[in-house]
Amino acid sequence: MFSGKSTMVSAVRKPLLEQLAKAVEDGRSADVVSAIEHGLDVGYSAQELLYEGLIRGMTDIGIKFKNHEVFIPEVLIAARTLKKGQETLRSALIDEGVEPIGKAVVATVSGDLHDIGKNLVSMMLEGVGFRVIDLGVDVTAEAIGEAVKTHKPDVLALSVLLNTTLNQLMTVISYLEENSLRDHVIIMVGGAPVDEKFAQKIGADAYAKDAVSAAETAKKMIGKM
Ligand code: B1M
Repeated sequence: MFSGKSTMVSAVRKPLLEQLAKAVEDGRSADVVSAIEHGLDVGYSAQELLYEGLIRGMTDIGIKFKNHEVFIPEVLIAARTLKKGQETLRSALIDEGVEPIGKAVVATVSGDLHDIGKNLVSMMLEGVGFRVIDLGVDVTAEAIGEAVKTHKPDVLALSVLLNTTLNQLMTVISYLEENSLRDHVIIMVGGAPVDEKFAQKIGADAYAKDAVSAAETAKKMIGKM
């Protein structure tokens, strides 16, 4: 689909980026890989392939998800496709010195094994340009504190699915406060039993209803939107 060497002609620039974005949205990994390879071949920068191709495709599917035009499986497939594209672009991105827009540590709190929503949040954060350190599920306040100390993330994204583990959000925030780790990180919380009011009550900086809003909110909170 994207094969064939050509000289860079401005008329083909936009269509290739559009095709790349659409291939992410549709979850067509092979087309994403060939569009990137062809794009690099004919002189696109890794940065424009990333932001105007891959991330745009992920943003577009995020908008459709919000409008209930697509559902979680489509978002997951697009996110996997985006990952494949990022892998293909990795060495070109390193060569160009393209920096992520920020760093995010993501975790499901202690006692909670649910990770489907949390994984979506991780993928969407990556999709808008964050470097994500995903600590997994059942993560203690101490382990989260250690990760905040080590990675110094801009955003800490905490997911919770059980009523019985809801209070772990408070435990984490208290732990970070007690260990002087709270001040320089934006804490975002979410998951089925959480709402805006609860997030405010426990002193979180932000609440997001779903993974798409989580990525948008994180971007906004670090001043990149
Ligand atoms: Co669990 N489970 N489960 N479960 N489970 C629920 C959550 C439950 C509502 C089912 C029910 O009773 N109707 C109920 C919780 C009740 C409550 O406390 N309110 C429940 C229970 C009780 C349990 C066990 C206790 C059951 C038992 O063993 N007796 C047990 C607990 C284990 C543990 O965690 N310690 C348990 C176990 C499991 C499985 C392991 C079998 C499995 C998890 C598999 C996995 O995650 N790898 C599981 C599942 C699959 C579910 C349901 C069916 C689906 C959850 C899911 O993945 N949804 C769930 C019922 C339901 O929701 N219909 C249920 C899809 C996912 C995309 O949505 O995670 O909500 P969700 O994420 C959303 C938003 O919440 C948001 O974005 C996502 C959408 O974009 N979001 C964030 C999530 N995190 C966010 C963070 C953010 C922002 C947004 O910012 C940081």
